[in-house]
Amino acid sequence: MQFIDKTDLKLKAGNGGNGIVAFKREKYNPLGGPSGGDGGKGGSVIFEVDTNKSTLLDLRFAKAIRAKDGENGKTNNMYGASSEDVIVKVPLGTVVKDLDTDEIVADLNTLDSREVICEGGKGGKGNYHFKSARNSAPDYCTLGEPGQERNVLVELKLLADVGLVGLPSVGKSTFLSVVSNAKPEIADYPFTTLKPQLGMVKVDDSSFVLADLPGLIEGASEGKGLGHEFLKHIERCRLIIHVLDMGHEDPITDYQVINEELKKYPGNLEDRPQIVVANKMDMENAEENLKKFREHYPDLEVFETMTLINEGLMPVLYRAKDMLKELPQFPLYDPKKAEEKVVYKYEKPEDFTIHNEGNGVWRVEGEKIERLFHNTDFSDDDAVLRFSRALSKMKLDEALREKGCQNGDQVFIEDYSFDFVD
Ligand SMILES: Nc1nc2c(ncn2[C@@H]2O[C@H](COP(=O)(O)OP(=O)(O)OP(=O)(O)O)[C@@H](O)[C@H]2O)c(=O)[nH]1
Ligand SMILES: [Mg+2]
Repeated sequence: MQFIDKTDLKLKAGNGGNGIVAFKREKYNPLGGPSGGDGGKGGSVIFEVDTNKSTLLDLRFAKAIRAKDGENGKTNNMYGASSEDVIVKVPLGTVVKDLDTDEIVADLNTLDSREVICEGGKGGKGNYHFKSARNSAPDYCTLGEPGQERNVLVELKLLADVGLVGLPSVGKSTFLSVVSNAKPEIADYPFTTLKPQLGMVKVDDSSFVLADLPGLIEGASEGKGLGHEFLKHIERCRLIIHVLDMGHEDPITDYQVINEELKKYPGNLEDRPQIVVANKMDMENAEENLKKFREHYPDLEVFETMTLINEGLMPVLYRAKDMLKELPQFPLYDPKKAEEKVVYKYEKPEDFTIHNEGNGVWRVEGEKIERLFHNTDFSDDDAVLRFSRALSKMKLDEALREKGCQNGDQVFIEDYSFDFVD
């Protein structure tokens, strides 16, 4: 099985339902008032952490996710129904990036992380909203707003406090399986673990996330074995538990091989604090190997374990807990960097474009402005007023001026034209 930790997706929130134009037509009230109801809100696309998930595999098959549109308004001032949000369950440590703006829209790094990635469009207003003293029978309404759309890159950066690192088959998965609820695959052949697996480890009243990683081998940092792809997952581990198989011929060399790989990988992994665990102390030559190891590294603290029978692990967990207290978190995106600080901000796409057609003639195009245009009854003064207010709210006059439009120039929106008055 392949480990998927990156996938791109098209997301689209639902459009808001349109408001409608309707009038009461009651038998005894022929001049009944406006009664067009509001459109409902479109569904949003929301990402939520689910600790049962450890990969983005589901999303790879999704490719596109969209929420439903809100319902249009109904007669008798009745609202159209809002649509349900689409909740996308993702593993802890998922980062969502907008591919068009390069902006990080969400960093789901806590167990209760939940982020709206695409906001559903607001519903339009029915004509009863526009009833006024001047116009008791408005025959216009507004359309629903479009739901937000994004092309995103969804990336999983494992978010473990502690990572289990070592050669294949030294007992890393066995370690995780006895100290957490995780159920990693364990077997006596190398590269049993193909994808990182996370477990929650409870020590007294605190807990930390422990990652079981695929085995590293010599040359991993140059892409050998499975190690290379996963070394990057260690990047955010604040602490490494370095597991050695004391039944091996030469644990000293094993220890050095792994440290050398950590060193070669960019990101100063060799400086990451380590707890050294001498596992498989039940093996024949283990005692003797440990003795040699200790002689070679007299200042190194070494914990003796037999992960298979859950022996000697508590002291390791306590030491990890104590060390974590002092170790800083590694934020994925440094909040101190101003350019990366703009998170969760949605830039509205341009409302319109302006074309200079020469001889003082300008043309304005844009979905929103054209919709507004179609929605306006130009024989109704109120509606025209609303239209021009909407245009100034969109800062059309400013934009025209900026482009060089001058007093008296003619501005077209579809086949409607007006004179530009600065
Ligand atoms: N004798 C002995 N065997 C152990 C001990 N701990 C684990 N094993 C065995 O070692 C083998 C490998 O264990 P795993 O936990 O799968 O090793 P791993 O480090 O996760 O291996 P990879 O996923 O391939 O990198 C299994 O057969 C385990 O039963 C131990 O304390 N003593
Ligand atoms: Mg394993």
